[in-house]
Amino acid sequence: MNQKKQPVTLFVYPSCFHYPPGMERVEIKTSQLLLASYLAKWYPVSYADFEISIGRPNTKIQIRRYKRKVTEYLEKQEFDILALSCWTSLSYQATLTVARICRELYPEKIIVVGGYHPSARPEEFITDDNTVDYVICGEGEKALREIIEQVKTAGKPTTTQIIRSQSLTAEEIIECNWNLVEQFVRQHFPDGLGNLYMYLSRGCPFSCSFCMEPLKDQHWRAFSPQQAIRHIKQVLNQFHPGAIALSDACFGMRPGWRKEFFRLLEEISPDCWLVFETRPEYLDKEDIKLLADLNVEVQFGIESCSDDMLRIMNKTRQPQKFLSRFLEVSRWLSEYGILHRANLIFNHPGETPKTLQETFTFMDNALQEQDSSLIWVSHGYMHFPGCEVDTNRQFYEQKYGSRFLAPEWWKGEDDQYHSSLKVIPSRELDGDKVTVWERMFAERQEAMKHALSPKARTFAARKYYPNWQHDSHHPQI
Ligand code: B12
Ligand code: SF4
Repeated sequence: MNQKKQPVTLFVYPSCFHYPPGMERVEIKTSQLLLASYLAKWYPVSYADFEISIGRPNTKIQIRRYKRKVTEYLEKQEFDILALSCWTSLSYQATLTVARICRELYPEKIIVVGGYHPSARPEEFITDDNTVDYVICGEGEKALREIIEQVKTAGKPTTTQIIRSQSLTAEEIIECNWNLVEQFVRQHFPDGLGNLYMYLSRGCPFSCSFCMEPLKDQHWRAFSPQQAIRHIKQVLNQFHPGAIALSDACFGMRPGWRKEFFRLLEEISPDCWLVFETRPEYLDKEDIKLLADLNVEVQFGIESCSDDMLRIMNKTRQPQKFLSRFLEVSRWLSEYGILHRANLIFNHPGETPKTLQETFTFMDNALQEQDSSLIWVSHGYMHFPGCEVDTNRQFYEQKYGSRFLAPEWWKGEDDQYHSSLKVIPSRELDGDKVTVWERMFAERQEAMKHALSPKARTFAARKYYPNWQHDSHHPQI
C-alpha cells in the first residue's frame, strides 16, 4: 500500500451458491452499505454486489464463470482491504471463493469477513493458508475502523484473527450514505428500486430459539423519530422506491418513540408502500389510528398459535396473553382496513400433530371474522447456525426426537435453501408426516380468501398467493 494514501476498503457482497433460481434478490444490501457509510466518514470506500452484477451460480460451469468474472473484476479494482459480507450462511461458499481469488491475486491485501454467519461460526473461516486475515463477529463498524487504522502501522497479521466487535451506542449509529450506491442503482436498476430496506433501530431484547439476533447486542438503540423521518424523506426523494421496508429486528419497541414516529410519518404521508414487522405488544389503538391513512403493511412474527410451541420457541412466556393480544390488535387493524400479515413457522423442532392442530384450531377461529385485513403466511422451519436450536441440537434430538438431516448444509452442493428445511421436528411427525402442515395450511385457502376484505384479498393475491388471481368466485381479484 502507498503509505501516503488513505487505505481504500472495497465492500463486496459475494452472492450465494446453490440457491434455487427465481428467488427474489435484495436490491441494496443495507448492512453492507451501513458499514461503508460509517467508514466513509474517514476513509475511501467502494460498494460491490456480485449477486446483482454476476448472479447466483448453481452448477460447476456457472461457478467457473463466476470465478472468472470475480477475477476480472478484482484485477481492475484499486483497494487495500477487501471486506466480504457473509451476511447469511447462504453466502458461506461464495465468501470463501472470493477470499481465495483475492488472496491469489494479491497476497498482501487485507481480507476481512463479517456478518451473521461469521458471528455464528467464526472458526469456519480459518484455513491452513490463512486466506482470511480478520473474522469480525457482531456489529462490524468499530472493528473495521480499528483494522484500517492499524493497517498503516501494523500491516497484515500472520494468522487469522477472530475479533468480537464492540457495538455502536445510540448516539453512534449512523444513517446510510445512499450516495455511495447511486451509481450502482443507475447501472443495475435503471427503472428504479422495488424495495428499499432501512434500519431505524438496532437490537432486540427477546431471545427466540430460531433467531440469531440474540448473538448480537440486544440493547435497543434507535435514531430519534425526527432523524428517522428525515432519513425516510431523503430516500424517497433520491430513489422513489416502490416500497420501504423498515427492517428493524424489533421495530418500535418504545411507545413514546413509536407514537412520535407514526405522527411524523402521517404528516409526510409517503407515496410508497411501507412495511414493518413488529410484535403485537408493540402496537396499540392510538398507533393504529395514526397508520390508518397510509399505505402500510404490518407484519407480525406470530410463529405458532400453540401454547407449547410458543414456549419452546421462547417467543413469549405467556402464550395465551400473546395470542389474545394479537387477535385484539388484528381486529383493530381490520377495523381501519390496515393490511397485516401473521407469519407462521411450522415444523420447528418440538412440533407434533397436537401442536399443529392447536395452531390450525386457532386459525380456524380467527378465520370466522369477516371483512378482515389479516393475511396468514406460512413457512417451514429453516435451520440456521448460531440460534438456540442450533446450539442445543442434542436437547431437541433427545427430548422430541428431532432430526437435523443437513446440519451443515451451507458446506454442501445441494440446493441450500431446501437443505436448510430438512429437519424432522419430532418422532410423531417423522416420515410422510413431515409435510402434514403443508396440506393443513392449503386446506384453509378457501376460508382465508373468504375472510378477507376485497382490498386485502387483492393485495394477498398479488403479493403472496398468485394462484388466487385466477379465481372465478372472486372476480374483483
Ligand atoms: C432485515 C432482515 C432481512 C431483510 C434484508 C434486507 C437487506 N437489505 O439486507 C430481508 C427481509 C430481505 C431478509 C431476507 C432473508 N433473510 Co433476513 N433478516 C433480517 C433481520 C430481521 C434484521 C437484520 C438487522 O437487524 N440488520 C441491522 C443491521 C444494522 O445489522 P446486521 O444486518 O446484522 O449487520 C451488522 C453485522 O451483521 C455486521 N456485518 C454485516 N455484514 C458485514 C460485513 C463485514 C465485512 C463486516 C466486518 C461486518 C458485517 O455489521 C453490520 C453493521 O453493524 C435479521 C435478524 C432477525 N431478527 O430476523 C434476519 C436474518 C439476517 N435473516 C436471515 C435469513 C435466513 C434470511 C433469508 C435467507 C430468509 C429466507 N427465508 O429467504 C433471506 C436471505 C436474503 C438474502 N439472500 O440476502 C437469518 C440469517 C441467519 C444465518 N445464519 O444465515 C437472520 C439472522 C434471521 C434468523 N433466522 O436468525 N432478511
Ligand atoms: S425473532 Fe424477532 S423478536 Fe425474536 S429474537 Fe429474533 S428479532 Fe427478536
